[in-house]
Amino acid sequence: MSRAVLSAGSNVGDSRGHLASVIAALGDRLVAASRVYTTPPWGGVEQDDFVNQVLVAEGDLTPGDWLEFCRACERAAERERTVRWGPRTLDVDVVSVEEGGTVVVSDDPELTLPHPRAAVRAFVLVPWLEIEPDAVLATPTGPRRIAELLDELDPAERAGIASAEAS
Ligand code: PH2
Ligand code: MG
Ligand code: MG
Repeated sequence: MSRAVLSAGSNVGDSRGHLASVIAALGDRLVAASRVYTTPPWGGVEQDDFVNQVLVAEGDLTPGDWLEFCRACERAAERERTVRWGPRTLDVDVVSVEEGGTVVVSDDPELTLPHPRAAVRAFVLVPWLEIEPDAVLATPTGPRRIAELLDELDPAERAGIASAEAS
């Protein structure tokens, strides 16, 4: 049994529907889902705003299985890989995996764990904090509470990140 934190994002097509498709695919493996957030594009590519959501899931899956699950969701949404950090129907990233209560650390370029940029992405940290306020992320300098990581980010990184539920 493992526990995975997944980050889903979309800014092309039926973006909310694409996020919902990940929850549907998880089925009873879903443990918690954040609200959906609208977020300005991160990474320097000019494009539409994203919707982002963080999911916690549990299942009898290896880290590689979680990656394959994410890729299957992206394929189902007809994701095209063109511009790095560019527009996409659906991106599902494995942020962190715990097996038997131990955080998996991997430098495999196919699946680096924890996700190497999670600590600097408010569009991951804000929704994750909502569903796991005490969450800890293993970073190269040691385990860090995500609440602290978020506090340390440039306020500009957090600007524009808002729950989309009310709109
Ligand atoms: N995903 C990216 C690049 N930039 N920006 C936001 N706001 N949300 C994303 O999910 C996102 C991004 C590539 O994975
Ligand atoms: Mg991504
Ligand atoms: Mg990805």
